[in-house]
Amino acid sequence: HHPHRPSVGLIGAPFCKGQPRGGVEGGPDLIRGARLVERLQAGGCAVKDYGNLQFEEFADDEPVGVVKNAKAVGSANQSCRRRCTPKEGRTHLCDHVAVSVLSLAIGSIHGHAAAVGELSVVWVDAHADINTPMTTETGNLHGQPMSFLLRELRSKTPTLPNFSWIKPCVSAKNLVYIGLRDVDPAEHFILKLLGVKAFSMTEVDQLGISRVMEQTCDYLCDKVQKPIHLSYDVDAVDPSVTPATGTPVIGGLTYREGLYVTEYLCQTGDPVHVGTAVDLLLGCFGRQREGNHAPDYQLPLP
Ligand code: B3U
Ligand code: MN
Ligand code: MN
Repeated sequence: HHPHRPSVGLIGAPFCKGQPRGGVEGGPDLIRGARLVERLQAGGCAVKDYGNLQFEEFADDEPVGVVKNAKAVGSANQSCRRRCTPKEGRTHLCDHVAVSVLSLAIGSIHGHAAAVGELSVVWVDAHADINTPMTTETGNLHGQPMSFLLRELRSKTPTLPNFSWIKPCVSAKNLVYIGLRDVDPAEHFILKLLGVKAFSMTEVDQLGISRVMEQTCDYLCDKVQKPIHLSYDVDAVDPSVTPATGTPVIGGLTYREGLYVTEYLCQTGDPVHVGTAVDLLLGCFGRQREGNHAPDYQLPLP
């Protein structure tokens, strides 16, 4: 059936302290510079750009064990959650499909759940991002967001400074991974322990991306249909296509597979909530590779 053209809210999160490299914080404006708003509008979406979030700086952000920048990351995610959650007496973002560009996963998923209730999460990434502060080998919080969000890991995560507002709001059975190929031993243990559904690149090779998407939706829509939160790390796509990532891992999704994921989820008609880059965003909101035209388009007459 036809992909729907939802209304879209954009929230820029120019933030990079979840990992050691700079540069990531320029992403939201680069994405706007690629005329995302205009291109979504041309495709029939109503778009509201909420601008960029502003983040507090912390001079005293000392490592907690090996974990780096906890105060900055906790506070940035909290700002992101506030922006994604409805305010009293106001029509909120979720009349829109909210997009947090270069998302802060903890805050955007938390905010999405606060707005709509129980969620399914489709996590497209080379990495599982499910280390706890106790298992992380790098100390980078970008490798840990799922450990704070899963109810099943509540007792395994210590409270970091500026993380006390987080309430785990996702159940392991409502999470699906696609594109994994760089998973730490402790993360692998957690995935097996909790029985998390995962289509690593091996399953993408075996089944093909269309059956992966079919099985993802069958699995998530088991009983009741829940809103889907798509968390799309561009490093899921092969670095030959998306070299602009802090952590390239060879052997990823092709450009076509990467886009297919977004087109497929768009066609399910479920509200999707995503963080990712331009072409993938356009695919999320109805652009089809077969071509597109306005519903009232008329052929010009000679
Ligand atoms: N699992 C490693 C590596 C990593 C995770 N996410 C990214 N890299 N981008 C870690 O740091 O926890
Ligand atoms: Mn990744
Ligand atoms: Mn990631």
